[in-house]
Amino acid sequence: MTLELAVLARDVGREAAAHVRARRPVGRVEVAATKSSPTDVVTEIDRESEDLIRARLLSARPDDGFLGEEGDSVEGTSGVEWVVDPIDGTVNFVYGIPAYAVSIAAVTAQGVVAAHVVNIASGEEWGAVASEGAWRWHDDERVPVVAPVTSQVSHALVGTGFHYTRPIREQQAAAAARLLPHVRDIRRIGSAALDLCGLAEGRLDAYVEQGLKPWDLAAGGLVAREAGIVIEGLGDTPDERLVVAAHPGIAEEYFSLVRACGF
Ligand code: LIP
Repeated sequence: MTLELAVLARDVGREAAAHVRARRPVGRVEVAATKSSPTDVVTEIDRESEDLIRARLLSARPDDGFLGEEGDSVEGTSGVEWVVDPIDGTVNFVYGIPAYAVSIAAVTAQGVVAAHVVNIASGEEWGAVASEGAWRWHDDERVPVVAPVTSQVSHALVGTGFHYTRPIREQQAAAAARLLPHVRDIRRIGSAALDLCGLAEGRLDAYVEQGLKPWDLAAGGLVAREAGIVIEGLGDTPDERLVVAAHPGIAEEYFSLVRACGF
């Protein structure tokens, strides 16, 4: 059943990505509203994408629940809840930086069980099913994805992101400054879903971020985990307080370094 959920997530994710792609004007996208701060923005196209995704998923599975970044949650009775970011990397979308994604995850009492992430700008697609691996979709073929080995923290390319509110940003900037001399380099791509799929692909070796919402983390987190990446929080569970992720070859040393740097 879980592969069926991943395929449904793909079908709906591709349709939403095509809608966003078709609706995006040349140049900057107009901001419709702000959320946690004046720089935490949402566009009408975010809202349209989420409305489309909610309608398609609940039409196919009317008893499921739905939790989306931009709209009202829907309580379900099936035991499956869809956790959705209709455009993850909204600031990139507004500015036209080609790193923003539709992120769709199916979650049950056992956790995230199926996932789909599509880079709206490039068309790249990742999927995963719990305990059944992660893959890139190439047309309708699933090509397995396994994270390449990283053996030295000092050679790790680290993805990160920053919160929208100034006090947390000041603390994060200081922690990132302490981390930087100990790793290869840092990349701030602007989409957690693409950061986490990047870990699976070997485009990053490690990751750290504070302030992620469930919809930022759910789908990309399953893709990364199923590709062999270790993902934790301050404890075993990644959450809004902290998400740290790395290849098993450096995870223990990297996680200790992240905590020592003050994230
Ligand atoms: C984004 C995250 C990213 C984070 C950004 C923003 P959004 O999600 O994917 O990792 O650094 O600040 O929260 O808001 O674009 O859906």
